[in-house]
Amino acid sequence: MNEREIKSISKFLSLLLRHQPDLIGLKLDENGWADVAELIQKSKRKGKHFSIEKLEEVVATNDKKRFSFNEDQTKIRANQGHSLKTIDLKLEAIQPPEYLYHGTVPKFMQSIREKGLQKMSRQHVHLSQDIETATKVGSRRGVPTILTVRSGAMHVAGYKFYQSKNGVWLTDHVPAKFIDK
Ligand code: HQG
Repeated sequence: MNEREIKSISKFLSLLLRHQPDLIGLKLDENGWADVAELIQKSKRKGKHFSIEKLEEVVATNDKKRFSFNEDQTKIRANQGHSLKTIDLKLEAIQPPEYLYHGTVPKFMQSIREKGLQKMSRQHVHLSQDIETATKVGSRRGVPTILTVRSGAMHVAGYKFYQSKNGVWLTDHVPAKFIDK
């Protein structure tokens, strides 16, 4: 498959598995899993044709490891990034590193200084392990501003942190007092 085709399928999967399974009448279970055969069949009805082999290639080559299969490859889900409120990925709270990073853009800064980092439309605030990754995340919206989150101090204060299967750090809210610019 060429890169364009892979990206197009990946974007379609993100839309279905994180945000709008209803678009094709797909069912996700409470942990976010969709049946692979059902996904392929219902996508086809909407004019999106891909085989199980193509799906495997998309999952394996995805730049951010956005999707996972279950053990016998009958189910697939997105590793993070959901806006669907009903999906519970059953992530376990773990100890974060001393600092995590968040890439944003200047126009959001006044609001972030007042309210801290909020999850906005997603289930969690997304944080990066390193500045390079945060820079990529921020660059999606313009010239990035990189914030340092004192995650170690937040952990001590009782805030919970989770790490998705593809390495993204997640938390519910970062109060402004734990953010260093
Ligand atoms: C901002 C992509 C105003 C926040 C990326 C961000 C990531 C506030 C935007 C993943 C705010 C939300 C997540 C506040 C936060 N006032 N703005 N109080 N608090 N914001 O897309 O972190 O390709 O939901 O700074 O690579 O940008 O989808 O979050 O700019 O890993 O796999 O509100 O999405 O991954 O935007 O990105 P998002 P994000 P995928």
